[in-house]
Amino acid sequence: MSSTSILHSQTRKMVSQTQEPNRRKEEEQSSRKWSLQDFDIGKPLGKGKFGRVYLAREKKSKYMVALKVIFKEQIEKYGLHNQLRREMEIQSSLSHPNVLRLFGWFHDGQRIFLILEYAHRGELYRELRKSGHLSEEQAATYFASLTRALAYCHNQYVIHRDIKPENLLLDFEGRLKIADFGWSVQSRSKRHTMCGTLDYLAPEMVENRAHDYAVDNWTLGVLCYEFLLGVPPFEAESQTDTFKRIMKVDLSFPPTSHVSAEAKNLINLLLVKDSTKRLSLQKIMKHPWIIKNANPTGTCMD
Ligand code: N15
Repeated sequence: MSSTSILHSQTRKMVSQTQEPNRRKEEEQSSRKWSLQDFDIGKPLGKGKFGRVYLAREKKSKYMVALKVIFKEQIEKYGLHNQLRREMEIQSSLSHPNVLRLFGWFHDGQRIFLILEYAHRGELYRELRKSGHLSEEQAATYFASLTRALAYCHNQYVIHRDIKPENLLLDFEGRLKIADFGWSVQSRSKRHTMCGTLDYLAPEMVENRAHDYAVDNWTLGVLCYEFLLGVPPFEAESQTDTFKRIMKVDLSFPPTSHVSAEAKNLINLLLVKDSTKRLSLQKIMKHPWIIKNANPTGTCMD
């Protein structure tokens, strides 16, 4: 396959589409496509196997974005052409305040550029490491945002977003954004070495059984625990031990931790082995812990 066939650049989203019939349609359209000339490039935000992410500013609007650069050679080497295309189509069709936007894309001879939403406050993971754990208000606010984002995704038939703390970003108001780094980019503060971690995976996933949207509900339980205690619930020395702990649902709250009874209750309703018995996203939003603690604006400051 040729590298130029990988994809056609998407036409600009921020410019209004003119309806007027145009004789020079071809030229008109090509003049609306994004190119590297449209951006000032700033500091690197992260790097991974297939490329890097840079802070960038669209020259005309001065709008800040995260520009992700992917090398076509790498995509072709690993046969990821179709997967990338699919993921780009999915991601650009999603529009929710808690899902990081993919505004558009373009390419040149060697590279594909993804124009992504810039999250000013960076990774939630960093905030979590900095303070050890989050307050019940912060945790409930992020958790409610995450639940709403997942409900939206499930409604669009998108399941299994790779939700881990390092895939969660914060905008300037502390609003949570799910950013699916997927297979292509690792964030800066890497959590575990390569291969990925089992920590966030539901029993049916680690066992390689059929799974559906309920895997995300399990992951919500894992994240809720980690937000409040600073470590994921099934953490262990080895992958094998984590695997065993997940399969047994070996869940405990250290006596030294100060977690409210309501939070524990919610976690217990999500970390359920039988995927059909996990609390639904709709019921999560009505849980007393959320009602009492989550900030309805979805923003977090401190
Ligand atoms: C396969 C493809 C179509 C999926 C498209 N989605 C992604 O590529 C997901 N992705 C998002 N990959 C990288 C990013 C990404 C977006 C990484 C970092 C940031 C980002 N937006 N904002 C940041 C960001 N802001 C920061 C602030 C301080 C420190 C680091 C920061 N990184």
